Amino acid sequence: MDPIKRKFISKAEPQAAEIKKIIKENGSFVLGQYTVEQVYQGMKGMIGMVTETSKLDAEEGIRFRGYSIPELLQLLAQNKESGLEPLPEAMFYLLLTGEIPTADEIDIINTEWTMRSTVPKHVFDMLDMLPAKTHPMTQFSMAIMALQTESVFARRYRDGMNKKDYWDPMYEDVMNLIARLPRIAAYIYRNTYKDGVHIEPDPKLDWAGNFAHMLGFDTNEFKTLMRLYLTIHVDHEGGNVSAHTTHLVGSALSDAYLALAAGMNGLAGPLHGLAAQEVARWIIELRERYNGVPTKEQLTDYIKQTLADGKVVPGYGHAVLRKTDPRYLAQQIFAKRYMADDELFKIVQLLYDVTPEILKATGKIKNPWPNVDAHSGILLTHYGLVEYDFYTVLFGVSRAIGVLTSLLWDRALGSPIERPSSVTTEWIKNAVISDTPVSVE
Ligand code: HAX
Repeated sequence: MDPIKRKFISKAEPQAAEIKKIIKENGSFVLGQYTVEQVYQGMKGMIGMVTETSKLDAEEGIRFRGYSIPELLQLLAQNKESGLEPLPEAMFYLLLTGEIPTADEIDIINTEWTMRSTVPKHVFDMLDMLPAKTHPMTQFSMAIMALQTESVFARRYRDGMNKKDYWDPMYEDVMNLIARLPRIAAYIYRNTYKDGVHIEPDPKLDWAGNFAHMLGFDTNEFKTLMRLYLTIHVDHEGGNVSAHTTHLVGSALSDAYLALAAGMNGLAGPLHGLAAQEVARWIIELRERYNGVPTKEQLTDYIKQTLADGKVVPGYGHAVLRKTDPRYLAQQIFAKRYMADDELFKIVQLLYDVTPEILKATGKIKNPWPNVDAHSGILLTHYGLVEYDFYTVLFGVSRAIGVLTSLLWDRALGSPIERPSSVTTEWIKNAVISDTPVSVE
């Protein structure tokens, strides 16, 4: 058994026992009440599941295993090459075990992922057959589905497996999938935008550095950006669409490939991960309209026009956060360090000055502050990665780390099939009129 796997199960077994005890002794403890509004409006704020890997605070932002992003930018910065940015391998270890890894542990993960990274030919053949206009996120999801032929969990389940062992093949699927995603994503990028001229992986590089290399961006600065980008997008507790979908589909004991593809289809929605491409498109159009960096007055007009057209201002607002997203701020620090004079960065900064007040003035938008997607696109554009439709695939490669480690925890903790109740409006009217809760079958 590889040492990372051994470490994981040494953490998961006592946690599973503790949860059993909590349910036995405190299972009927009431955690909260919820309202009709919450039932109709996306279950916001309703506690409905446990996610061990991260917790989102409305005011403070995300904490991964208790650590904030500024803390982790220091603690996980172990890369020998840049020394500045964290490594996704380190974040994976933290989410999986709850501990900050040593340099040796990071090396073990990197070696494991390199060894597991070969993508079977039929996945590339399938991608080659798709029409060129197929959106990169659709290709990404289809490629993950095509890769499902390799699921160790599905094979072991078919052969007959004890429930107690579910975590073991799930670990294999999770490691294999994460190892292969950069190669798949780079293949999609090069097929769609670079005439199918592919770049072979470099096994000497770390996971994110190798991904940058296979995409065709070999500078140290871009590799540094990829390490940061792929670390901060990993996880945002369990209720967001991509995480929740992966968890829900996995609860039916669908394997990691089926569950992740479902999660990625959710990430591909414009209110979620697709916002990254929408922001870039919106800002470029803004720059074209005003021939460069606009004035604050021009920006105000542009934002107000977007709202008047019945569209959302992409990259602003959040279902949980009520402050500027710390993932936005981490990218801002990077931009100030590496590309302070970039025209698009100046526009992003101006938007930060102007947008919140306009959104606040609508009186209905609960969070007027920027989210992670408000920044990411212009960092990529700066280095020449200008194919906006690809941006959400980058997000997906990172998000896979968070949702798959959570899925692995689900199997190790013996999480059951998820099955909340739904009601009709007729039922709600009756409950509200009679003012007594009606039992739901
Ligand atoms: N621009 C315009 N209107 C907005 C808005 C924005 N940026 N954010 C919220 N609103 C509107 C909502 O559409 C809603 O309008 P209606 O009452 O007319 O339906 C109203 O304000 C209240 O919404 P809310 O409660 O503040 O926000 P929600 O929890 O419903 O939605 C969203 C959260 C992130 C989906 C929303 O803020 C939004 O659409 N933002 C723009 C798209 C975006 O940036 N998405 C990425 C979010 C981060 C993420 O998941 N990344 O992957």
